[in-house]
Amino acid sequence: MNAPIKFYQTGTFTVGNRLLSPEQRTVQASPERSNALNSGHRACQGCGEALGARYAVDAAMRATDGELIAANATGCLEVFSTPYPETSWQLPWIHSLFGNTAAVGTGIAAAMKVKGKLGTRVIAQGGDGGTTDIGFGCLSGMFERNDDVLYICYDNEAYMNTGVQRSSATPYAARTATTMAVGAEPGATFGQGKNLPMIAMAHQIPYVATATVADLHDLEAKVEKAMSLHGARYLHVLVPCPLGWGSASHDTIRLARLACETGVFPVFEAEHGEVTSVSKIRCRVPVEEYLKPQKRFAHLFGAHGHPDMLAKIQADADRNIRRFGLLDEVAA
Ligand SMILES: Cc1ncc(C[n+]2csc(CCOP(=O)(O)OP(=O)(O)O)c2C)c(N)n1
Ligand code: SF4
Repeated sequence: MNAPIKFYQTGTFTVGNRLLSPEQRTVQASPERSNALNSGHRACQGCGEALGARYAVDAAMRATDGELIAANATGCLEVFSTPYPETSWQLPWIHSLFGNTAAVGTGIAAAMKVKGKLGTRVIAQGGDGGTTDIGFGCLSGMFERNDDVLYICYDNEAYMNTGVQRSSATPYAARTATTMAVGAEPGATFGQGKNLPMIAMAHQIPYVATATVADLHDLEAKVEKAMSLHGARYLHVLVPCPLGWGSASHDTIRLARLACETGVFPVFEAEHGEVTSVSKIRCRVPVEEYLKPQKRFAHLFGAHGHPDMLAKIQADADRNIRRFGLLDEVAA
């Protein structure tokens, strides 16, 4: 079947981007762009978290005319951007504790209200450990009170900053420092990980969305939409981590795209607990294509591999595809 050619990665200075009309380019291609996270930080080469955060916070800056304050949980994003006394951030930014960034965001929003600074908006952000584990109680409270904060989770699926320990967002079968690739069922076998976007939806908050660094226009649009709303909002961004995933630094975008195209990571929006849009899979691929370039899944392949575990991962991806209607009828 003939398919129209698409430029998947249009946010860079590549030829593909220059061939696009200006309105189709991302903010990074514009000389007038805002630049929330400056050069000189210490993220690893190919860090999906640095890329995702830069685009997300830049978009929030533009949406608020620069009237933005960020609270940041402990984790890679905080550590690589702010080794005291330096910082790469170009906005008012506060390092909270590891587990209380949602509460700190709430406090800042309350302070702005008391001071009558209604135009000043707040984001709180952290990694998956800070969000799904230690910060979960504060985040659920922020949702329940409908506090006027956009919370952004950069999900690299483990505690990367402290040496790749398992978090409750670590996927089934993944090897981490605390889920070793040994035994009859190697890697993380606690379950399938905690699905924070769906938990956020269960709080019926005004806006929940997922995104990846494979589609930066989509990420920017979701941040802009979130900033156009008030109350508690949650954005969950999949950000591949070359160090923790054992992947090539040039594969960050490709892996994020494969996470979507396999159904492993559904990309959608929801308002008040109901799904309002999904990003359809353009070219469905089996989960092996996503897993094989990552050393954290290497034990699933080869002569001593684990086809049964692969089958479970495929079944989970298929369930996502069904649950969110990720395939057009004709492509299914
Ligand atoms: C109360 C507390 N426990 C443990 C730590 C140590 N610590 C700092 S960052 C971190 C892991 C962060 O993981 P995650 O939130 O997933 O972010 P990432 O580094 O992967 O971006 C840990 C365990 C801490 N700072 N505070
Ligand atoms: S360890 Fe992972 S998340 Fe942390 S800076 Fe390196 S690539 Fe980014």
